[in-house]
Amino acid sequence: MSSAALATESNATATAVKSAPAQAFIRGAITPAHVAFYKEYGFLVHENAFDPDEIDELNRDTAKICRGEYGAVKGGWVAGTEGIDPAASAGQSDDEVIKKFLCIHFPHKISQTMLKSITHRSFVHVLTNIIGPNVKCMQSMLFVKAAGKPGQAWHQDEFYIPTRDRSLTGGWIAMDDATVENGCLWVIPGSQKQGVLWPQHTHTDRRFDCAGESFQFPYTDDDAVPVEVKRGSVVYFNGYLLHRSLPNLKKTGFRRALVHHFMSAESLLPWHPPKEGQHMGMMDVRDIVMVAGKDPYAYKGLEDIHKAHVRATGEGGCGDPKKNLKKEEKKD
Ligand SMILES: O=C(O)CCC(=O)C(=O)O
Repeated sequence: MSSAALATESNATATAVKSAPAQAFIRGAITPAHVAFYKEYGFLVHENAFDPDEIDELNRDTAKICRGEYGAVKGGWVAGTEGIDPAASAGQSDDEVIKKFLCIHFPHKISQTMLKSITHRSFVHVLTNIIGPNVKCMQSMLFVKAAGKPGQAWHQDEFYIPTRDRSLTGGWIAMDDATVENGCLWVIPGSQKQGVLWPQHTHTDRRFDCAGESFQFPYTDDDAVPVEVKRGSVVYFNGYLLHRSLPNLKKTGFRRALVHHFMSAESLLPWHPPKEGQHMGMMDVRDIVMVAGKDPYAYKGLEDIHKAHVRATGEGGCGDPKKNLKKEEKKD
């Protein structure tokens, strides 16, 4: 099928999703209609998945992380990205402290609250229906995204975290109402279906942070739909789904979200290149948390490889873009 034909089909898809979204919203138990919607369009929203007090706890914990109460956290791959220094927040309000950071990767490595959220009842319920009975998690990201902070350009999460069976699924917990104005997620419905991973390049678009941007895909921005959700909702999305977020254009406040990445426990996780003597086909990062069911590779034990780190905002420039992308491709 030509790119033009695909783009036309996708425009029709975006219209269908905009006009008939009932099956996109889980309001209680997940049904076969929700699962069918997910398979077709690559995303789903679980409304009221987290109770208000659970979200309050995550927001309190975000302040603790940014204050360095769980220890110092290093800056990420772009030179000059400031890390979290426990001494730096003395005398500052929580809002003043958290607004310095766009996103912290792997918060579950330092916070028990973040770790506990990985096995939340919504994840167990929804993921065992859309992935399968055995589910593991390998990554978390805590977006603070204060007013004025950038979004992330079009990308597919499997570009970063490759599974063997295309089971990668994001579980994006809204810790504030997420709107077009404050930088909610945008998705291209159905873009996961082809199972194609599009290339990435560096970009110079100041609306976005330093992460690479997918290109050469047969869709346009007109094919995208915003996923506006209330605080406490979880947005589930497939690792091949093209998605992005725009900057937070509000004058004040935050668009906080905690996103975990999940996959089937049966799939190996070839996330890092093999070392000398290791076979590519057997590469399997074991820095995981089990969410549901059985771990067929439990006999291998677990590893502790990844460390919490602060992601670059791009506001100070992204350094040498070529170098950034190279490093980022290797990493989380
Ligand atoms: O929350 C955002 O702004 C971007 C999140 C995202 O793209 C992801 O979790 O893959």
